[in-house]
Amino acid sequence: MAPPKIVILTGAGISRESGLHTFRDADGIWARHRIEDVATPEAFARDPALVQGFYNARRAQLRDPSLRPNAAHEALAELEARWPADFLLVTQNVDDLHDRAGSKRLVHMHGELAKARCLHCAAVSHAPGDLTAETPCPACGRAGGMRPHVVWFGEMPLEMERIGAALEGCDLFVSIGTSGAVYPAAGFVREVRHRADTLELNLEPSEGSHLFDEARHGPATQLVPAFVR
Ligand code: BJW
Repeated sequence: MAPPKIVILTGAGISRESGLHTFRDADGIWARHRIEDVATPEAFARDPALVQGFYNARRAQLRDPSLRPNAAHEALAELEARWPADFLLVTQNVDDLHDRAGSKRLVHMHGELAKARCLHCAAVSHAPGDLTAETPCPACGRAGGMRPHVVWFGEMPLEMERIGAALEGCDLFVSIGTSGAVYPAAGFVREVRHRADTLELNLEPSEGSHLFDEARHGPATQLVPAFVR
C-alpha cells in the first residue's frame, strides 16, 4: 500500500517545552496582553510603538541562546526527511523552531517573527532585530512602513492555496499543540475528516478534540517522538 500523504498542523503548544509561552493557557500571552491592543491592524494603526514593542520583545526571545528546538520539532523534521510521499508541515507559530530543527516542507501560515513587511512596497525582508518607526525598508529605502510579518486578526493567513491543496489530497491529518480556537486552522479537521485519518496530539483535549478519529493527550516532547518512531 502507498504511504499516506500527510499534513501536520502545529500550534504554540509544540514550542512550550522550548520555553516559549502559548497564547491561551493560564500563563499565556493573552493573559498579559489584550488582543485588541497588539494583534489587529487597527491596533497597529492606533499605536504602532506599542505593537512594535510587543513584537520586539518576542523577537528578542528568539535570539536567546538557550532557545532551541525540542524533541517534538526534531521528530517532525526526521519524519519529513524519511517520508516518501507528500508531506506538508503547516505551523501557526511565528517562531523559527521548526526551521531550526530542519523542516523544509513548511508553511508559516501566521507569518514569521524574524521577518518584516514594508507597507510602502510590500517587500518582505529578514528582521532579526528591533523594528521602529525609523527602520528603513531594505528594498525601497523608505522608513515608517515596516511592520512585523505576522498575521493579525482579520487578516488573511498566508499560503492558503498551498495549504488547501495539501489538505485536499491528504490521507492523514495530525494536529499538534493547538487549542483549535483560531480559524481557519481550527477548521482544517472538518475539511479532511470525511476522507482522511485524523489524530490530535495535545496536552489536553482541544476545542475540536471530538472531531478527530483519535486523540492522545500529554506533552508534545513525549507524544510526537512516540508517534513518529
Ligand atoms: C501543549 C503543551 C505541550 C501547551 N505539549 N501541547 C468571529 C468573530 C471575529 C472573527 C472571527 C470569528 N470567527 C472566526 C473569525 C476569524 C478569526 C478567528 O478565528 N477568531 C477566533 C478568535 C474566533 N481569525 C482570523 O481573523 C484569521 N484570519 C481570517 O480568518 O482571515 C479570513 C478573513 C480575512 C479578512 C476578513 C474576513 C475573513 C487570522 C488569525 C490570525 C491569528 N493570529 C495569531 C497571532 C499571530 C502573531 C503573533 O504570534 O502574535 O496567531 S493569534 C494566536 O492564536 C496566534 C496563534 O498562531 C493562534 C493559534 O493559537 P495556538 O497556537 O492554538 O495557541 P493556544 O495558546 O491557543 O493553544 C496552545 C495549545 O497547546 C493548548 O491547547 C495547550 O493545551 C497546548 N499545550 N503546552 C502539547 N507541552
